[in-house]
Amino acid sequence: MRVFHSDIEQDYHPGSSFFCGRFTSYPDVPGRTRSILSALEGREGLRFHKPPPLEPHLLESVHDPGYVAMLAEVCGSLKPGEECFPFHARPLPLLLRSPYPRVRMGYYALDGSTPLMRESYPAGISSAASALAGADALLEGEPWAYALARPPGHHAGAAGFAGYCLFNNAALAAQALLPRGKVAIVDVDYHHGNGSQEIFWERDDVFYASLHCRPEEAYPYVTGEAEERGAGVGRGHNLNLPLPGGTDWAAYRPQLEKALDAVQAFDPASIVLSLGFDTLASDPIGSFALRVEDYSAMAGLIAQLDRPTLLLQEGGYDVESLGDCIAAFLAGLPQPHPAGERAAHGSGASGNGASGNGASGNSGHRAPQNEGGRGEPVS
Ligand code: Q9C
Ligand code: ZN
Repeated sequence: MRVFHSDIEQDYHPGSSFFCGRFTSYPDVPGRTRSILSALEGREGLRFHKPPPLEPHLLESVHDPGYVAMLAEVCGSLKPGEECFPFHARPLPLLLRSPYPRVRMGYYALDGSTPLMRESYPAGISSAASALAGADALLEGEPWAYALARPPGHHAGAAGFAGYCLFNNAALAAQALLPRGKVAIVDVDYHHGNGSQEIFWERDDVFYASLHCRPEEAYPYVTGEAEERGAGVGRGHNLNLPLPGGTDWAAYRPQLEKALDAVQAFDPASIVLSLGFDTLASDPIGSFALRVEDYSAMAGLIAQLDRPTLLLQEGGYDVESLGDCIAAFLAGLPQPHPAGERAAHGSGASGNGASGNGASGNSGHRAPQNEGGRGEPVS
């Protein structure tokens, strides 16, 4: 499996987030990426790639040009390390007439949780580049790819930043995958992906399904109700499954199966999985009760869809555990088989996780077509 990640994102470390009338420490820290990378390094069957530079016009496949321009301008005007929070709190169109980018910034801020910094723009761009490179890997026939994207994306709207997100990586990837056919975004981050929902609200070519903590209890508080089903031709192509705080795997699993049944019925050509690990019991922000090993079971269910799937990192803030979470998830996918073994054992490359060739350290044997573990190569 190809893993896409860029070092530049490590330079992005806002110190504070504004929440409920006070500044709190910013949970999207560079250590998140380090925790995940250290778990992935040395794992069999992964190849690490720096994404190619993103062509900025691709951002406009999803985002409003004025929004992208504001981000570039505000970030470019800041000193290294300086944080800039929105000042205006109501998105009045008049704000857009201001010559001051910091005033226009208020028009595009969906909340105050996310400061802009000089480093935000390049980090956001390279995060989006990883998502798009992952989408390209699927277009080239890979059955799986992992985009270790930071900052995350699913709260960013067509014209708005929020919840540590600047560009909507999932939406950009979904858009890039459309030439191959319909796309489903499956969002298992603890938070509702308001941005992804909004972007595809009136679309029937991208299905959005999300499991998240219900809006009565959790950020973003204003979206994520089951009644939100999409509009126009998009009606019925948006599925929210809000769950109460305390949800554990026993309660989560049947809801995930419901979402995956709906995705199956939609019959997408590809899947984008908005993969957040803030559903973990020990997450400092979330209130769900999933355990590390539940991510193996989750992966097994996702794999049953048997579609080319981009694993796209969203949230997850228990830095110590993030590496274990991604390792458990990958272990739950069908494992790659070394070239000889397949013939020897006859039947296909199915099987769920645990077994396989994990620790063998034989660097020479790789099954080129079968690397992601699907039964046949996907064309
Ligand atoms: N004390 C993502 O997971 N603030 N964003 C919550 C909790 C915003 C989370 C404050 C949470 C945004 C991608
Ligand atoms: Zn989240």
